[in-house]
Amino acid sequence: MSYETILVERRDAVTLITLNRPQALNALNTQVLAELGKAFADYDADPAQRCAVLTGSGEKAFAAGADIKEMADKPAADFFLEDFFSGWQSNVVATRKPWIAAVAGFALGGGCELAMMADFIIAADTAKFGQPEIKLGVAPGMGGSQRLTRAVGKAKAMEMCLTGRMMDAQEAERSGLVARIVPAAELLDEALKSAALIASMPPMAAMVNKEMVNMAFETGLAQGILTERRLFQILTATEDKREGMAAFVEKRPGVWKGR
Ligand code: CO8
Repeated sequence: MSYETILVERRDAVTLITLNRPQALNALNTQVLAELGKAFADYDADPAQRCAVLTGSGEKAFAAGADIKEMADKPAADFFLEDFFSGWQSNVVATRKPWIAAVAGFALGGGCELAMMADFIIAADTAKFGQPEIKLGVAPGMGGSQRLTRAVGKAKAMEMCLTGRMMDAQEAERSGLVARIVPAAELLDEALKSAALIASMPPMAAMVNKEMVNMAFETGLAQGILTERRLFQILTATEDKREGMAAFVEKRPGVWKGR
């Protein structure tokens, strides 16, 4: 399938997806969502692809939010009847394999929310995160009030949502929103390097590790620990577990079957 609002490249076992509306600072409209949904579904379904990176085109923005021009004149009933924004859950968050957001420049509103849907964020030193929706008379609608609060805590999340203040890359790293900061010129290489490392791991174990960490946001401690133990026990039945442990004992790299 050819895309108009994103670019998709396969680099060995890593899928690189680039938001490609630089003239609108990569604002997220319905077409971007549909195309991202297809790209993430293809990535998930392709056994040769083992990690993905999502980034923005241009240096200025990862994404400056949901497309304000698309929403400006839309009747309220349509937002409700279309369950507007619900597609982000089914098209993007539902991805079972790991993916990284590589963020340079603005990640605002829906752009910040999209970055927070990733398994982790690597930020350029130019990154700026914010939930400025209040200035438009609305509020986050793609998970921002929940994911930002879980990532940085109530005080900072509340301040950012109520004032629209942006957080720079340093503060985002200090606050736990991003995994690490790299110089802007090295962002893509660093994100692709991390992705290649993840892609070299046993793929079922990568999916299970992702599911386990995400479980920490969905459930209480006792249930989370029980689920972790059960998922661990399931992994012990895989061929890759047998191979991984044999390779360790034989002091050689593992060769993964992905099952
Ligand atoms: N939507 C549409 N177009 C955008 C957006 C956007 N979110 N952001 C930027 N653009 C466009 C501009 O309109 C401009 O286009 P044009 O040249 O045709 O006028 C182009 O991108 C470049 O932008 P600027 O000229 O504004 O660039 P600046 O460098 O002056 O400013 C900023 C950069 C500060 C990032 C500025 O563009 C800005 O403030 N953007 C909007 C940020 C924002 O408010 N984001 C949140 C959007 S709302 C959202 O994400 C979730 C809403 C939930 C609603 C729930 C409803 C149910």
